[in-house]
Amino acid sequence: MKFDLDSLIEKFKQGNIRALAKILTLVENNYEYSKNIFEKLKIENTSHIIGFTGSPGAGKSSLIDSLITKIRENNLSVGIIAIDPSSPFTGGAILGDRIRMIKHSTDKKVFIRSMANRGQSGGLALSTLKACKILSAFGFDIVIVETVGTGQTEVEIIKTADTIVLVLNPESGDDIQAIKAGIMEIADIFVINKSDLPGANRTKINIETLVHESNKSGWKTPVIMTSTFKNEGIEELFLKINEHKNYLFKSNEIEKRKYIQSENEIILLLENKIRKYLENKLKDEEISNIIKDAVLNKKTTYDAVDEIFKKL
Ligand SMILES: Nc1nc2c(ncn2[C@@H]2O[C@H](COP(=O)(O)OP(=O)(O)OP(=O)(O)O)[C@@H](O)[C@H]2O)c(=O)[nH]1
Ligand SMILES: [Mg+2]
Repeated sequence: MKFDLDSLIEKFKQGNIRALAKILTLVENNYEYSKNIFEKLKIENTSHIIGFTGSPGAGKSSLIDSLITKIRENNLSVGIIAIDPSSPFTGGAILGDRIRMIKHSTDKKVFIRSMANRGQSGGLALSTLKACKILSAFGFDIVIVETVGTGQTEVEIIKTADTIVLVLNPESGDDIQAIKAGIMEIADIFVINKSDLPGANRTKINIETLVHESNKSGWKTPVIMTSTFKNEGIEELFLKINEHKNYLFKSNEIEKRKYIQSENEIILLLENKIRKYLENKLKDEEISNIIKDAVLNKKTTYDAVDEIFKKL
């Protein structure tokens, strides 16, 4: 691929959406370009980064969609990164979802990027982080990351956000499990979406009890009920998100989060570099002999690892 990176970056700085899309692809797929681009762009990290997580089908995309409308009413711009091939933002199979998205598709202050769960150099978490930084550099007031929140990777991804919204549904036992599995501690705002369904009040009380028990200091984690169908609770969600942002700055918590984010990025980049180094190193004869011994059960893989580690 031959092209002029400098002129691409110039276009990006002028607010050209195509240049933005192209740069996102470059940083996602290519380490060298990535390095170059980040050197040339002045990344100030001024966007408010909001992570949306929750079980599949909890209504994250629908909720984000409603929130986009609120964000635009307030004259703010927003970039969205949706991680999940099944997400409506990917222009998936469901016609209804497509129609939902179309209302923002001509708005230049709304940019949606979907990211498949595969094919990134350095893994999904790193790609997401880089995409966040690029959207921030482009100048979006708000950057939203949507991810299905069940596994460890998702928790890692969501750590890239300043404000974390956990989307639950009425009476979903799975969600309570997920909360116990560790998302509880990192959620800043709980949303019980689909409040038009039965059991919403009871779920709210249950979650509030859990929140109360967790006893986080400083920020009082709110539990909000929303229905994207009835367009209820969206304003409250928007307000709470802003309130949390204000809290972050007033309490200096923002500095802690930015530190965690940078640390996380550095670890991911290091992992990436070390892995490449290892892949090369393992081709050395001396080391491949150790691997062969493990294959022949002359030593365990653990012993092989210790031996290789010493040699490195
Ligand atoms: N009853 C009810 N259904 C809703 C509401 N919001 C969304 N849904 C429905 O829930 C389903 C899933 O919505 P999505 O917005 O795609 O959920 P998601 O969490 O983004 O799903 P994944 O990205 O696949 O994990 C869709 O059929 C929506 O129409 C709501 O407020 N009430
Ligand atoms: Mg979705």
